[in-house]
Amino acid sequence: MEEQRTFNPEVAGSNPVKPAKVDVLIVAGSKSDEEIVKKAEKILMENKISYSVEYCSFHREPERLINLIKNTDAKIFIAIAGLSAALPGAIAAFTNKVVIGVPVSAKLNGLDALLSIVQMPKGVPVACVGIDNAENAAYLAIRILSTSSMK
Ligand code: AIR
Repeated sequence: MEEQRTFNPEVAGSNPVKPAKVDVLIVAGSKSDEEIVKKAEKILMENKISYSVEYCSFHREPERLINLIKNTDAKIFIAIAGLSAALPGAIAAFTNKVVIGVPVSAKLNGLDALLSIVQMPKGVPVACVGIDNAENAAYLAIRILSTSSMK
């Protein structure tokens, strides 16, 4: 599943051209999560935060996910997944960067995904927002990014 979308406010018409740098990488486990992805995109775009979107399942394409993690210069990951949502935890296993997980209500009203994301073992933290609440993932990413310009 190869899909990549990018927004960089510094580069006019930057979608879908891949910019040299983005602040946030949104990864979703499936194209079926697109509706939730768009919620995060809207907030990032409104706040002029550069980002890319990738659709990649850790369960289905583990090696491609690892390559994405290793090759991005994004500072923060927003990882969106439903069901047995290993994606945010898997990303946190391969990077020390901030990972924000968004549980998707694919089955069980999203409780399966919520617990998969929130119950990370000590030492491998994932920040978890509410079920389907990708807006809050974007707002949290913006707050974290703003700490680097604080005095
Ligand atoms: N998913 C995909 N690979 C592993 C998991 N947990 C999730 C997706 C999506 C749900 O499974 O993030 O929310 C259903 O995916 P699909 O591709 O079957 O529609």
